[in-house]
Amino acid sequence: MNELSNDILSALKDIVGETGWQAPPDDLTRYTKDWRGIVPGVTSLVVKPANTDEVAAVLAHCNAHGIAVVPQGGHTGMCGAATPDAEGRQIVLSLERMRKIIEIDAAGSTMTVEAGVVLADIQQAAAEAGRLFPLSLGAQGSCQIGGNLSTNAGGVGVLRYGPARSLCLGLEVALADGRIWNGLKKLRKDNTGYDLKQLFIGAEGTLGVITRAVLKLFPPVRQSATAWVAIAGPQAALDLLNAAQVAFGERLTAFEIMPDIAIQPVLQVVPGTRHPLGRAEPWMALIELTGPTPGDDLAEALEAFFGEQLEAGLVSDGALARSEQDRADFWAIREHVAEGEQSYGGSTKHDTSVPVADIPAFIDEASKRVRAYMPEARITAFGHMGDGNIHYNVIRPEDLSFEEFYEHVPEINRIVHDCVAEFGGSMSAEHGLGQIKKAEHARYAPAHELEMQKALKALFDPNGILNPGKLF
Ligand code: FAD
Ligand code: 2HG
Ligand code: ZN
Repeated sequence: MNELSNDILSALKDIVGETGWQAPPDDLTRYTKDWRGIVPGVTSLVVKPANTDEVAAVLAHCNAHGIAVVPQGGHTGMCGAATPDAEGRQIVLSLERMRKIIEIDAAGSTMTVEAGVVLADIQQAAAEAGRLFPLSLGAQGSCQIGGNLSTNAGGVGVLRYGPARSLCLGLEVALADGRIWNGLKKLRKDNTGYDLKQLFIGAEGTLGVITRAVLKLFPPVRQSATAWVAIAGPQAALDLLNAAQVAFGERLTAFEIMPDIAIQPVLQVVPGTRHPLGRAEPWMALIELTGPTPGDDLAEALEAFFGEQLEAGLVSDGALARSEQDRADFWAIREHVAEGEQSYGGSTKHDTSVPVADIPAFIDEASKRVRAYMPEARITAFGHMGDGNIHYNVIRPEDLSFEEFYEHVPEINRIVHDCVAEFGGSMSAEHGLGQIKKAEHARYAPAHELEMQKALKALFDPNGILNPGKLF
């Protein structure tokens, strides 16, 4: 990639206008430091286009002059995918000014938005229109829909509604050379050749910049039942999941598991949180049923179900949410687990998925191997049990400094990812690869699969200006 000359910088500033850019000496930390703070970068320019035409013009100019562009949404990603590198020659293209909700089509159950709209604002707009947009994750107050689509985000509603990929009907994308692809359709069926939008979804900003999206809306939740239960461990969680699926079908919306080590720091660092069971339990599950019909008594059904599971020994204790406040309190704990983990001062994250039925064996095997390598390692295996997606994270032992622990991280990653591969799993279920996971991924991906992916990249971005250093 080329140097950012003063001419190029001023041309880019002109495209976005006086209020559309920031540069040093402004404090650019929020654009250059990733959420985890482990791959900080540098940039000489952040452009903030106000519309699709400006995005396209920035890309056309950068493409003509060989300048690298890092598309950025809320910058909450876990793999350093939206962070510029340390060289200072990559510009950041933030979508933060493109936050219009363009249309809510209640009759067709769709919403059309600009890429920079914050996820929580989309959820709220859907609710105000009497609909539901079901994508839900801890970062929803700051992540943007463009980032959610570009990472194919998962979160806590995938069991019922699928990941971001299943929630999108159409996209508008600014291509590397400045052309605009208009795929902004509301169609639920369209078999006219390759489904191009799906290529941009999950591409981590390497194939184009998403500028607008048509999202699917769903009937609102009129009733929910939420429970926080103590379980013996992952095998009990699997048995409970199966029993709940048989009992409740698609009304089972979320099934999350957490060990004690995941929630203790949350209770310490997040004001207002308290343990739903009043005392520590080694393993817990957070389970939610939802339904669009007010008449169903989901709470009663869930209570009866847990009565049976208590007798059967799958559950040893539990609390049912008795109010919206209880429900919000339970979810606040779950949603802050990542933040709590940060307070341990050093961990390595493995966003694993394996076939759902293999989760207990996978957690067992990976833990044996990690402990054989580092007996004092603190293992926190939590997350989206219903999707086979466990965040199998390894926290710094108390007697190692951050730096000492990080020397061991490559070996720990290798141990866990080898185990994932042996179970036929994926080393990135929902977070993507970014810069942090790309080398590990390359170890496991078949050569011809990487070749096909690189061929697509070369087709969409022949000069390699879009988010270089990510994915490959
Ligand atoms: P960014 O981090 O800004 O960018 C992510 C990637 O998308 C980068 O490659 C970037 O270049 C690209 N990108 C951004 N916008 C565009 C665009 N308009 N066009 C093209 N490329 C673009 N993730 C989950 O999947 N499930 C969870 O449960 C979850 N929980 C989280 C909880 C917390 C507390 C935090 C901090 C993060 C969590 N995440 C989770 C990770 C993160 O929130 C998601 O990956 C989210 O989708 C990223 O959105 P963003 O707007 O912050 O994107
Ligand atoms: C979650 O499920 C997020 O809370 C973050 O995906 C996972 O911190 C993590 O490893
Ligand atoms: Zn997750």
